[in-house]
Amino acid sequence: MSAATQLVELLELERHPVAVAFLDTPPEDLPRTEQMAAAGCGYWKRAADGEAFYTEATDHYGCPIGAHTHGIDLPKEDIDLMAGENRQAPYTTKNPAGQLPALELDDGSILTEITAICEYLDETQPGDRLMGDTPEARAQNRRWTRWGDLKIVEPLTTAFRAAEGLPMFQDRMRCLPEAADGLKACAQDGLVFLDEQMADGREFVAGKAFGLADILLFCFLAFGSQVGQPLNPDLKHIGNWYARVSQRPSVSA
Ligand SMILES: N[C@@H](CCC(=O)N[C@@H](CS)C(=O)NCC(=O)O)C(=O)O
Repeated sequence: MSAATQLVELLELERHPVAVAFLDTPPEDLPRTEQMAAAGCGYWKRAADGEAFYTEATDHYGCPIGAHTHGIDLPKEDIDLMAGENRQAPYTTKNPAGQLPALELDDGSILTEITAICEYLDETQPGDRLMGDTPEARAQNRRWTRWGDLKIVEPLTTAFRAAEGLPMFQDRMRCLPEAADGLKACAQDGLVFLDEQMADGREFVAGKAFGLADILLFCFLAFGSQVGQPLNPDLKHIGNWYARVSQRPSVSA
């Protein structure tokens, strides 16, 4: 009889006990977990289901709570955007475009641009796919993400740097105060365009599934509403979508 079965009988346990050891070197007689779990508690469940394996610290990077529990410092570096640290060396040696975010990979190479980073993480991390499971779904996602970026996010953020954000940005980069109103109007035109497309009853920007287009647009519309570019309440489809996305656990967390 195994020690686990003995414990179940002796203590009248309803669930299988799980044993954990913290070792300085990998155990020779156990395999390493094959894939990183999105949440560290997934490893406990697998152990309770009878699997025996070991994990390394990096297998917990996908789970902020797990990383915290295990005392792992997630390799994150804060850059002071308000002080313009992102537009000076040494950050510009990582991202010459001087914007956040940037993701440094294990081999030292750098990824920048929100959409490129998100696609990379989507392909390399466990969990639901944000880009879709087929080439067609991914192409649709890219199409709507690009429309959101070009028609709404870019004019909205460029208008911010040209107006409310001018005092902060004018010494860091070329700003276009003379174009501020026009850029804000372009972002509004983009939103009207999107609202018309969403009149077909779709739940999310690219269709039935929540994805990158929703994340990008939601974050920047939330930003816009804080800096003088609030969402026009007449845009009912976008308004309803915005309220739906606000309810998602990842947003309210
Ligand atoms: N096209 C860029 C835009 C990124 C962007 O707007 N980053 C903002 C923060 S969310 C930023 O770095 N602002 C400060 C600056 O431009 O100096 C991307 O997709 O990564």
